[in-house]
Amino acid sequence: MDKKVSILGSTGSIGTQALDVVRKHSLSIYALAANRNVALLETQAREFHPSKVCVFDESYYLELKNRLADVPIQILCGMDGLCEIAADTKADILLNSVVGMVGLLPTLTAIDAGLDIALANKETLVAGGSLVMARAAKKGVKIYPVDSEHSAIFQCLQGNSREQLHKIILTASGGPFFGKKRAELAQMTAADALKHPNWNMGNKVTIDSSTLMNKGLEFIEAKWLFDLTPDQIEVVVHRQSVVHSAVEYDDCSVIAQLGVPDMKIPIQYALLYPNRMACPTKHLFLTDYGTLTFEKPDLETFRCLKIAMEACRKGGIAPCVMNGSNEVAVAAFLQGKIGFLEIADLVEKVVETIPWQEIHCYEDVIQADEKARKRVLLEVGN
Ligand code: MN3
Repeated sequence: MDKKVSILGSTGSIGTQALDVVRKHSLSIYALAANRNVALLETQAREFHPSKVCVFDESYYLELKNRLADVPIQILCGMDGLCEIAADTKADILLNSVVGMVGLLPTLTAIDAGLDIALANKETLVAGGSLVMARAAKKGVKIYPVDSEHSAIFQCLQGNSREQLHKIILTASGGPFFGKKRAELAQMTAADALKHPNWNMGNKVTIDSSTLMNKGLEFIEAKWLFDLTPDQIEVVVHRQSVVHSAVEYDDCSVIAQLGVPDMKIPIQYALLYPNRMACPTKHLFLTDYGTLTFEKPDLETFRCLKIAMEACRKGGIAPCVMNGSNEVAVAAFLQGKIGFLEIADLVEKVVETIPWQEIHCYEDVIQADEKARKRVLLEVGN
């Protein structure tokens, strides 16, 4: 297949699995960017021969330049480097799989350049959803969801009328602390939370998965991607992670997308859409599972999900403030500075404290995000 892919976040969990897909289908790589893992970035550059590579953490720029001194590759760094790659339409598609708010500007840059995006960066839509979707529509840029749930919904929408969509069913694994109550959660450490059952992900995403904030972010992501009202999104806990999400139409037909829990399936669908070639993963045998279970999420114990749903209803800067405060609170939890339950406490407090306003431009998003982060740092005494 003759398709050129640029990847932001190529050394992370999504990025490395995307490269498996690229390898399998002989796609070509136009550019690669990583946060700071220059050793792996070098290996990837030598295998895939990109025209450009970028290390986000500028203190690794010289090391990367030295490592790749013998090959004709342009070496970039920092946000400028990410945006130079995002704006380069010699690629056919940009996979944005960086973690955090840092992904927003490259997404907007790619849209302005007219480059289609395979989007794995949730924060892009959570913090800046209104801006991103409006600009993408104006520019005619396609955004293909990479998140497994949103890919499932996108797949269930194919060949059906969007006007006849009744609601979506967003499935959630429940995370590693499923079934636990608040008293038990109070004692949980970062090490406990990092033992996630179904998916292999980075630390930030894994903690978000344990608090159900991940599902909260996905709730907001779904609202923007599919132009839904919050009432059209039902979150259902499904421990086996086989039904990746579903769509209900006005005729009460529910169409779901199923598969083994492997991110390569949604990554490949986003990169090769609308093709469905063989994927480097396992086939699904329902009899291997026997029973699939579904239940309501425990919103009293996992308050982050409830906070996110409320932020989605409030709109404006509320989801952005929630996201920024969550990023800082999760970092504090990973450093052992706060307890597990304090993540939700902090996020809720900061969303209530910072005055609500509409989002009119990128600066509104950045300012709301900065205020939220500062406020959390103040609360945790940093
Ligand atoms: Mn997901």
